[in-house]
Formats: sequence, C-alpha cells, structure tokens
Amino acid sequence: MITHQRVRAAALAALLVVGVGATTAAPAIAAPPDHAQRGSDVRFATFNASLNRGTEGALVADLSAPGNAQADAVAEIIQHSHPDVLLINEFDYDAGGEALRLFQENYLSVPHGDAKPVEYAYRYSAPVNTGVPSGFDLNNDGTVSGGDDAWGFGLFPGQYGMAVYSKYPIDQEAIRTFQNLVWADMPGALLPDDPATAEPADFYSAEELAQFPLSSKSHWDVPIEVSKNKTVHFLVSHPTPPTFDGAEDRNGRRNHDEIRLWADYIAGGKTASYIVDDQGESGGLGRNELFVIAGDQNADPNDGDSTEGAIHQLLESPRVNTASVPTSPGAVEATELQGGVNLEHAGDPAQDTADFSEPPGNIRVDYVLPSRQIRILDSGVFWPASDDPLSRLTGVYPFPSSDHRLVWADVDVPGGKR
Ligand SMILES: [Ca+2]
Ligand SMILES: [Ca+2]
Ligand SMILES: [Ca+2]
Repeated sequence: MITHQRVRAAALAALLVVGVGATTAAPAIAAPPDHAQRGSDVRFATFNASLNRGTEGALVADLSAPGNAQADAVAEIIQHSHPDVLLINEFDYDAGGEALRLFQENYLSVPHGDAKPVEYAYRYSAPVNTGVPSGFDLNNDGTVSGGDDAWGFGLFPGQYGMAVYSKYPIDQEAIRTFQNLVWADMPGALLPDDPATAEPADFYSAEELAQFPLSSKSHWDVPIEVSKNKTVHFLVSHPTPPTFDGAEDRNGRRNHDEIRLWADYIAGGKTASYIVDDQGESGGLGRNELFVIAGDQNADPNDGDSTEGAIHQLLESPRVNTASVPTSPGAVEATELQGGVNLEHAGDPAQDTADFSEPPGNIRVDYVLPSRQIRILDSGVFWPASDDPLSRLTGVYPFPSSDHRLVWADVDVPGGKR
C-alpha cells in the first residue's frame, strides 16, 4: 500500500515536471516517446512484420516501388517507433539483399503522413532454413514434398526470413550464425518420439537427425557497436510455432530447444560448449558481454500451446533483465472486445504482443530482453487503442500491417557514452 502511494506520488511529480512549459496536451498515443537523447540510450525493437509473400521474388516485386499498402503500414509503424536497432521477423530472404535495400529506399526513407523517414546506415540478413527442402519425409505423411518437409516450414528457400537494421555500425566480421547447428548435438535435446513404437525419440530417423538443424530459420549473434569499444550482441531468432503437429509435438519441442539455444549461449562456459556456429567456432558469450535478445519466440509465459517452461528459460535466466515488461493500451482493449478464450488467460492482457484468433487467442510472444548489466529506461508495445488515429496501422483482422505488434525497449548501455 505504501509502495503503491509512493509510486503514484512519483508519477504525479513526473507529470507536473513534464507539464511545465508544455504548450499543448500530449495526445494519448501508443507510439513511443521521442528519445531521451542521452548519450548512452539505445532503442532496440523487434517486429514480426509479415513481410513474407507466397512466392519467391514476390517481396522484391512488392518493394521495388513505393505504394504497397502493407509495406507502407509496416514502415509507418517503424517510423513512429524509430528504433535505433531493429529485428524484423517474417521478411523473405533473397541472396542479393534486394528486399533489404528496397524496404529502406522505398519505404523507410519515404515519409508517411507526419511520420518522418528513418535511415539505417547498416543492415544485415543471411540465409535461413525455412523452405529449404530436406529431401526427407519429415512430417511422416508418406511423401517427400512441400513446405512441411523443409528444414523449417516454408514454400521456398528464404520465406519467413529475418532482417536487422541498425543506426550503429555492425561488426560484420564478428557475426556468428547458427543455421546449421544439429539439434541432436544439444545435450538432452527434446527430440520428438513416435508414440506408436517402443523406441524413444524416434519420430525422426537417425538419418534425418544426423542433419536436422535446431534452428527453424536461423539464430544470429549480430554485434552492434553502440559506441567506441562498446559492443552489444543482438541475439535474434524466430523459433517455430509450437503447433501444426501431432501427438509427437515435434514443433513444440523444437520451439522449446530453439529458445534454449540462446539461454545456453548467454550462460556461456561449459553450458555452451556444444554450440558450434556455421563458421566452426564453438562456445557462447563471455560473462561480461552485453546482449539484447530479440524476436518472435512463439511462446507465452502463461498461455498458449508452447512447451512447459519454454520462454522461462530466458525470463528466469540470471543473465537477463526482466525488470520491465512492455505493455500497450490496444492489447487490453482487444481482449475486452474479443472476449472468448482471452478472458480465460492467466497472463496480463496488457502484455500481449500478437492478435491471434483462438486457439490460442492474444498472447505475449515477441520479446526484447537485455542482459542484466543493461538498465531498461522505458519500454512498450506499438498497439494503439481504437480512439488513437494510429490504430489504423494495426487495425483488426484482416490486418493492414501484421498480426504481431512492434515491441521496443530504451536501454542504458553501461559505458556506452558516445
Ligand atoms: Ca512428407
Ligand atoms: Ca517411439
Ligand atoms: Ca492474453
């Protein structure tokens, strides 16, 4: 009670300070505030933007000129949020980096309404496992074909890929990727079992497991040079949805272990000794390394279909700062309006980041998780309530932008003064 009153008093004091000299009342919008602009503050964000298309080359075609309505809505959300470092999930990969370049030039660099252009001098993308044919009958339906027999679900190589944009230099030479790390090489991997046989962990054949990658897309450690001699490892991924499978729960188990990869990586030492990157180097992060984990983890701490404890591997890691949980007014309103299973959820609706039909309903799946040494100054989810003009960008199904919402966090990188 005392704590509550103290918090309210502090909030009131803050309001009064902000009010001094203000000429107009601030509108109640969900867009994050302008940067504090202190030297050490960096805004990190993650956004599953649904910039995936049904055929190879279609995203490049859509981005080759301004005016694609969905890409415009995505870009405007990013411009209103103006992160310094951004992961986009579900961004079709092409080997020439055309989509990555065209989205900057024709969308992010073009103003939308009163949203100013946002310029990223640095960007990164790389191949992913989605849509890469495995040559095996991975879903055990008796034929070898289609997206469900690829190393990660997808209709062509690169579908549902990832993109990183940064205002700070990326140490390209030091990037580590984990596209090819074999799942069975993870000690105690939750390999799925065929319940119809006595043999354990045999849903996939030994021949399949010898090649089967842990990562459904890829896992990247992208070192961001936020200042001279100060690097933050941007740890990005997009674990598979824990659904679209049978009693063997192959996707739920893979989702759990994909999340575990970063948990083990940040634990470092012996825990990470099995982790070998695509360049052949082994091991995880050092004790004093700074990081921010970002991505659609497809796992909610309380609700939905993910394997028990999946996201807790990160949320309960002693190396992760969970002092602040991003929220939005739009998520609260969506649960009130949509009702149904949403009203049975154990999680706080304000923390939801995705607008899903049921099951599972609206859940928290998108995360920006800094390391313990990095202080969280502010955070939020871009999900405006319907009385906010910007709600036209998030909307209701069919969504103008994405079924996911952009999640951001302003952090104070120690020693990161520019
Ligand atoms: Ca098959
Ligand atoms: Ca079995
Ligand atoms: Ca919920």
